[in-house]
Amino acid sequence: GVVFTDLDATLLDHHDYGWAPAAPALAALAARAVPVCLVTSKTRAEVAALRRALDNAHPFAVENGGAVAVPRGYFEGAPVDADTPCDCITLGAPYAELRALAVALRAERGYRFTGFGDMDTGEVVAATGLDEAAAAAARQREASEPLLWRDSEAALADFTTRVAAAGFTTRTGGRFVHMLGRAGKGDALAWLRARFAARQGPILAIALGDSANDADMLAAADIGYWVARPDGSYHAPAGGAIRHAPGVGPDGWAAAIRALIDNDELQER
Ligand code: 2M8
Ligand code: MG
Ligand code: MG
Repeated sequence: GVVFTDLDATLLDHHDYGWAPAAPALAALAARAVPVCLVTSKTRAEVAALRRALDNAHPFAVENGGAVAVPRGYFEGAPVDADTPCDCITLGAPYAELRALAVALRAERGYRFTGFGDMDTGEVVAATGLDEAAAAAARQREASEPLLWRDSEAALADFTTRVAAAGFTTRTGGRFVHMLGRAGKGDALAWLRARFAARQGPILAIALGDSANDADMLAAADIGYWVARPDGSYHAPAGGAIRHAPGVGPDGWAAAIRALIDNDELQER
């Protein structure tokens, strides 16, 4: 199997961004040589730091599927570590185009939102609870613009329609509405799945997430898990190949991986 996982409020705690409850499960996957691919709203700069901290040397996707990255030589069997330079492939749209559209629509329609492009590092710290270094890395957007939406749901629906008409899309994460190109986390999973399959044959894709922006990734996987959100609720019902992990964020993540291992669902592929 290959694990594709969201970070914020899934592998990482929603409030303090820690993953201590999931550490034993991560170690169990590493011991079984099961790759863990991070598929996140975060930027390349944020993920670089996290991969080092997690000692993760696997391919990953950033900015909600806006880009995928593969450590050089990974699929050719070269030895890699978390610092191996990555080849980065854009699946979505460049930041400058997204930001220009956000600004133009706001001027034209009067929507009330604050984008990352409107915030300095201190304001990103205040909006996210990230520390300064992480917030600075989060500001290095390449393929998505997160917006703190301060307007009505009706205004958001209107905005979403106009963004789609311009050839882009929106996804809702834990705190922000993200503008991005026409590629989501599900597309990133499919892209990475094809690369793994070319190397080793069909894989069992397991995906874990907590929010609306994870829905297409869970749908694209063979087994999907919703972890519980901070208030204990789930984004969507279980059903078909999609399950509920018993626990919030990294606790649910660990329980899901434990169950997969205990039920022998993670063998081979
Ligand atoms: C943003 O993403 C999360 C993901 O769910 C959100 O919408 O709440 C991104 O801007 C990311 O770069 C940042 O690290 C994160 C911090 O909470 O927020
Ligand atoms: Mg999340
Ligand atoms: Mg995320």
